[in-house]
This record gives sequence, C-alpha cells and structure tokens, in this order.
Amino acid sequence: MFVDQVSVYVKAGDGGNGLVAYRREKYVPLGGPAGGDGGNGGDVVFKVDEGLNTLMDLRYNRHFKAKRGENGMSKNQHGKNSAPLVVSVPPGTTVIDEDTEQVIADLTIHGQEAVIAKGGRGGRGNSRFATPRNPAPDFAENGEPGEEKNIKVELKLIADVGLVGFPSVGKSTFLSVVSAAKPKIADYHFTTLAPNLGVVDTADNRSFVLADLPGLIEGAHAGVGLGHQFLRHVERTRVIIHVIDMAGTEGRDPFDDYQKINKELSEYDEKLITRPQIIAANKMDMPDAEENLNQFKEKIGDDIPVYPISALTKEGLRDILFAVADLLETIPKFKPEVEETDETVVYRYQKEDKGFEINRDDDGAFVISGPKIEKLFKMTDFNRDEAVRRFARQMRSMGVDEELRKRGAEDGDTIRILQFEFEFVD
Ligand SMILES: Nc1nc2c(ncn2[C@@H]2O[C@H](COP(=O)(O)OP(=O)(O)OP(=O)(O)O)[C@@H](O)[C@H]2O)c(=O)[nH]1
Ligand SMILES: [Mg+2]
Repeated sequence: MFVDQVSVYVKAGDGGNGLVAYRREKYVPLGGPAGGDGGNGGDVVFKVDEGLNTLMDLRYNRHFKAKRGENGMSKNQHGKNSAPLVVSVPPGTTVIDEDTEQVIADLTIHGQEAVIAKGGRGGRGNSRFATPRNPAPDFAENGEPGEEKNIKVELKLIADVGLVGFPSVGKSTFLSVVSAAKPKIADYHFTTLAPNLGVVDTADNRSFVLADLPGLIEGAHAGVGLGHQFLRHVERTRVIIHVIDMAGTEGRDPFDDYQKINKELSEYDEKLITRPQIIAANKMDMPDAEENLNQFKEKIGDDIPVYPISALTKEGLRDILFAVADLLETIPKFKPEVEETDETVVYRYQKEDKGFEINRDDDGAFVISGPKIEKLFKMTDFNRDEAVRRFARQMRSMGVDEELRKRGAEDGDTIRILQFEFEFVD
C-alpha cells in the first residue's frame, strides 16, 4: 500500500469567558446579575474535497488553530461563537490520534465532514449562577479549553494510471521526469521490484497519480518474472500507458513487444485489454527510432494514439500528459472500496476518566492532575473569591479532598494543580 502521511497539530478554539456584570438602571439601586456567557470556540473540521488527491497542502502547513469564542458581554449578551476552521482533504483520508492510535475519522465521500478537535464551550456569565440563596453571584466561568491533538493524517494513494511494458523500456525514467518520485533507474531488467507512485501535475494544473510497475515479460500472467502480483495493480488503474522502446535497444521489435504485452494483459484478465491505453513510443532520441516508429504506426493503424517521446531528453512529455489527463476526465473514478461511513459505527475504546490523579513532588507537595480537574481549573477565574470557593466545592465533590486525606495530607501541606498552589485545609 502506498501511503502519504503527515503529522499535524490541531487546536480547537477555547470558549470565551463568561462575564461578571450587574444591571444598572435608573431607580434600581442594586440590579441583578447581567453578565453574558462566552461564545463557543471554533471546531477544527476536516472536509473532503474530491478535487484533491494528495496531502500536499498539509505538508506546508502543519498547525491548525481555530479561533476562540468571544467573551460574554453586559446586559446578558452572549459572546459570538467562532466559525469552525475547515481544512480540505482528499477522499480516502484517515485521521489517527497520535497519542492513542485511535482512528478519529475515515473520510471517503465528497463533502463529508468530521470534527477533529472540538471547540470549548463558552463560560457561563454570572447571571447563570444566580440562585435564591445567592441572587447576585460575584463570579463567572472561564471558557472551556478547546481540544488539542497531535494527529497523523494518512492517505492511501490509488494510482489512476499505470506504466506497463517490458523491462528496461524506460518506465521508471518516465515517472522520474513527470513527477517528484525518485524510482531506481538502471539498464538491467527488473530494476523496479515494487511499484512506485508519483503525483503528476500537468502544465494546465490537472493532476493524477501515476504508478511505475515492474516490467512484464512473456508468461507474466502465469507467474513468470515479477509480473503476476503486479498485474493486480494494473487492474486498479483507469488508464494504461503502454511504454515501448522504439529504438529496439535490445534487438527486439517494437510491434512484437506491443502485442506480447497486450497478450499478457488479456491472459491475466480479459477486462484489462479493454482498459484505455495510450502508447508512449520512448527513446525517440536514439538513431533507429524514427524509422521504427513509422513502421509501428503502419502496423497498428490510426485507432490507437501513439505519442513519440524521450524520457531521457524530456521531449514530447507535455502532449502525452495532456492526453492522459483528457482521457481520465472521460472515465469515472472507481468507487472507493471503503464501506459507506454513515452506516458504519465506529466503536472506540474510551479510557475511563476518574477525573484526577494524585502524585507527590520531590518537595513533598501533592500534585493533582488529570484532564477533568485541569479543565475545571482552567474554567475558574481565580481573581474572584466566589469562583475559588466554587472550585473548592467541585474538588470536594469529585472526592479529591477525601483522597488527599487518605494519602496523608495534613493542614498546611502544599497542593499543586498546573501552575497553581494552595494549602490543604482540613
Ligand atoms: N536513450 C534513452 N534511454 C532511455 C530513455 N528512457 C530510459 N532510458 C534508459 O533505459 C534504461 C532502463 O530505464 P528504466 O527507466 O530503469 O526502465 P524500466 O522500464 O523502469 O525497467 P524495469 O524497472 O527493469 O522494468 C536506463 O538505462 C535508462 O537510462 C530514453 O528516452 N532514451
Ligand atoms: Mg523500472
């Protein structure tokens, strides 16, 4: 399998902070709370664009951060939610969480979207905390932090076009001059042992995936040479570029070569011979090539297009690539082999979140950590006593106090959460 892979960091927007405010109206000396909620932070969303066929764009930009939500405003006005950050990816993209190795999304169909990192909820303003016992609360909630993740983005490349021909006719050389691929090139047979893929960009900005396949020889369909296993790959391509050594370098006859390869294809699978072919008459820079080409054209007739090229001097490449791109446009893409995602339920293993963990630092301090407690911490505005008292209550209800006591914490011991320190009071 040919996999294009990129590691990317995504961070969804934090929620905006809730506001502490009070109504100020004429003749109402002590108005009620009126601090609005913060807006939600933007999600990071991946969306399938069938016009793309590589992960090139992600390679150039490996950090994706969505905007945070707006803070809450007075008169109970909500801060604005932030729009999601939408990243376009090609069909066939898989997103994997780098830390947990879990598949987050399998994106196959044009327009399909997946939230890769969820934006934080906006913090609640003080009016939301009003109760009969505390009608004018003096605290609000900070926004929830947006999710952040290191992800691995993978794309299984499927070749649109396959290079087929005898060994040493110049298939790998061709791939190397029309794409960034760097296949091994040498003048002995079976230089190429496994397919190489490259992405071809034509001069008029179209692109397709081209596979350089190991050379075929007579009997390939029956397992002679390396052919058999690679004919499978030919099956999956939509267009075949049939490469012929027009110089007859090894004393072979180009037309004879052409017929033999076609015979191998049809003997492997009859359908292969109906696959559209474009003939690359290669090595036209060599002395006898012109003469051979004329004879070849006479034998083959006008029905099948023949493009004289030289992979070595790069002559004729532009025209053959246009012809391939034109032909591809007339042939529908194969349906992706992946099953339709809207019917597939992805079961994920979720680590049980016990909310917090307690460890001792070298200096004896108790360190409390864990996603849930850290999130509550970040959503607390420590400039306000009431907010701090609320946080203390939340810790107690999670069982933090009890656990600390069990671990031997006593009055005056130092407790640490993230960058914050306080004393244990029993
Ligand atoms: N003169 C000339 N030589 C070429 C041309 N294209 C390829 N060659 C030479 O032909 C030889 C074989 O080229 P490759 O690209 O390795 O051939 P291949 O078809 O990939 O061969 P296998 O991988 O063994 O099937 C090398 O020595 C190339 O330099 C061309 O257009 N003109
Ligand atoms: Mg090769």
